[in-house]
Amino acid sequence: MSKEIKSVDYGLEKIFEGAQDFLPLLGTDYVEFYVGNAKQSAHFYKTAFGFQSYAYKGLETGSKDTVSYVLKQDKIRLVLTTPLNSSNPINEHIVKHGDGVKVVALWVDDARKSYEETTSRGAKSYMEPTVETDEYGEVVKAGIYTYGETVHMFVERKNYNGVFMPGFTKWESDYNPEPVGLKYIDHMVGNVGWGEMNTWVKWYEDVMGFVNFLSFDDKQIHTEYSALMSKVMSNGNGRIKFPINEPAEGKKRSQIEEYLDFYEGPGVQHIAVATDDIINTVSALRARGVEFLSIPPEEYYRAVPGRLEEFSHELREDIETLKGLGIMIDADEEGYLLQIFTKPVEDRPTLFFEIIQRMGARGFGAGNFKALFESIEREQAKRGTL
Ligand code: TYF
Ligand code: FE
Repeated sequence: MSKEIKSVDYGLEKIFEGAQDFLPLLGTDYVEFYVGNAKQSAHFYKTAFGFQSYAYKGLETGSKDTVSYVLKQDKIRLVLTTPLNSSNPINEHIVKHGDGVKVVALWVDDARKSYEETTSRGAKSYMEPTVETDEYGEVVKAGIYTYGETVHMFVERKNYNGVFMPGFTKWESDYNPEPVGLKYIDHMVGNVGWGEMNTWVKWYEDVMGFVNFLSFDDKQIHTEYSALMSKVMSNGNGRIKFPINEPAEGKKRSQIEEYLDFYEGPGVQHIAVATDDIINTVSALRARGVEFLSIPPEEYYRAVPGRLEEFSHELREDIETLKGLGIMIDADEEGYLLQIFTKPVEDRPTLFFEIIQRMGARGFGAGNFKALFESIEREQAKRGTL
């Protein structure tokens, strides 16, 4: 008999002991990328990842310095921003890091209080509370820096009923590829420098009231060649999860070190997006040209039934189908999870995506780390960066 599998749909109740209540977070509001050519990036995220046209600002709406496209798929909102002239400081971000994540915006009930509570605990200010208004109401935003040049923006939208935010207009497009079933952001991972992981763990504890609910050290996360360490930080209701990675010493170059070299500093390494039908989602993504890491070897799939058996879970999906698509399977006491990783989505080997379906498990796929990191190392070897 297989055990009952609980769905992982977090309410707003506090589920992590030790998390502090001074910064209630309702969810991820949006993720903003600074890119060299937002028009083409928007086309890529629509065509390849199934995002929908949602909102726009640019010359036509009176925005003279920057253009932003907002894309949506279920609860996920991506903002792609590009500068319109060389004097805009966004250029410096792009010159240094290439295309990448600038803002991880958090949906809050009170942006002013969120800013006060975090800056008074030591957060470095990025933007003081700012009210933006239009005929649909007001949005209050305030921002703080986290690792590297990355920012957490607090977004309060309880008095707003327009599209996205003041300054944006609804973006109606004649080109609307179907969604691929991406639902919400499950977690977003940050890579930080050598020896800095615990500094950022403490920052998320002290400044944001988060708890460290899972840790992986280099003894668990290593292959024959390389190693890393990772600690998962969560807010009290479990909706916001930020694993923090740092490189560790190995025989060859850690993938985290490769990221730090190419991003030229700490930043967002991967965005994990949830689906409730990973087979259909990954089939659609592959058909649309999304590139995934190489499929794990035969031995990997041979070991899967034993791992599920160990925790008495019955796999609902056909293992041959999962294998054909390169989807990995991990299990723990609470259930199992299915996951797969894309190759980096820009030319620098920096940001990539993870597609994840949780069937009760709240972990991060520790049982897959070895196979995953060996796939990443095969890519590093091709790049000459291992
Ligand atoms: O988020 C996680 O922890 C997993 C595994 O460089 C992972 O997705 C960890 C480190 C890494 C790539 C993936
Ligand atoms: Fe992940």
